Amino acid sequence: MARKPHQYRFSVGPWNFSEGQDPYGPPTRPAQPFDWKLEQVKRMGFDAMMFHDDDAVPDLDEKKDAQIRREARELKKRLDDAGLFAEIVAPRLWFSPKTIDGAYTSNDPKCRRYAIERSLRCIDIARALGCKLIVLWLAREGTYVRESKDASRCVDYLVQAIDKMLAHDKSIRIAIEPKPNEPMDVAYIPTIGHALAVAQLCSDPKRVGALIETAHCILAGLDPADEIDFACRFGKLWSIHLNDQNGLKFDQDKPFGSVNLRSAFDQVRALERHRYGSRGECVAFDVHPFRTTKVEHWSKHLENSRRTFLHLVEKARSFDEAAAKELIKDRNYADLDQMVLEHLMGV
Ligand code: XLS
Ligand code: MG
Repeated sequence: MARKPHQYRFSVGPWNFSEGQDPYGPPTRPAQPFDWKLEQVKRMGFDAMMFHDDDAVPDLDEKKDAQIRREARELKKRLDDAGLFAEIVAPRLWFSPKTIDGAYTSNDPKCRRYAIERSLRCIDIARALGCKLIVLWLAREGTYVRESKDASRCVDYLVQAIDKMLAHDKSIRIAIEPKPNEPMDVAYIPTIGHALAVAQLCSDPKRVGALIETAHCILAGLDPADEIDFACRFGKLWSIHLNDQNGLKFDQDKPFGSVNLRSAFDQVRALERHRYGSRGECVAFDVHPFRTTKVEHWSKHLENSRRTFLHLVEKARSFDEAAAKELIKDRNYADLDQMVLEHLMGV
């Protein structure tokens, strides 16, 4: 019997309304206050917002715990009023002078301690926002110089940090977002396999899972759809950042499907196969406007990514699975290949 198709919920981060600066030039759009971003998210009809800890409470290293909690509660109220919720909160562990040599894996014990304390405050913020999912993008956990760190000891540091977070709040779950490089030359958790292996070493492996970002898989030379299937097979895909990436270069965060529509279709098909979203997971688009984007087109990359996604959900649901099965039985992959292309072209 065919299963009832489920609805998707969509989420977006304030950083997805970026201003266009790159290492070679200044912003091309004027910075907007948080309320403007909230208004855009509401207007677009998204369901949730993602936060870094300091998106929620700016300059939190300078603030006392009580003030942090108060500001987070005020934000929760604004989200409630807008009919939105916080999908994830992620500690920003790559900005402070204390994370120059890494956060959890810094060679300096004082800096490692800072990273853990900051992560526990991030959990307190998440709690005030009514959010149970903490995302770890391990931006600076890796090396520029291979001999500068012991990669095996760094696994222990990561596990110790995650264990402290799990103990701090028994109700949170942690989703690790792998990325193979940038800002580091070589990162310690480059793929979903690495993330899930680390989860197994933690004190409560059931509460440690993953967030997949399309571009990060491509940068690791992997197929994002296979990564989705792999994580889902373990019941570990708890959030997703769909976007696109044109080959092995700087992290581009292009609109979903903008480079490789077929790969985007395969990603959606994998999500559909596992009924991703039916257990409350959100679809987020970790996309950025092109630098050339005018102010009046500032949200287009998000709306367009959602449009492409929803069209591809239709394409996945209308794909002739029975015909595909016959072709697979006959090992006629040539026609299977063409069938996918013509389905996407609508011919
Ligand atoms: C950067 C990451 C970041 C995370 C949240 O590449 O994708 O945006 O999603 O920390
Ligand atoms: Mg991301």
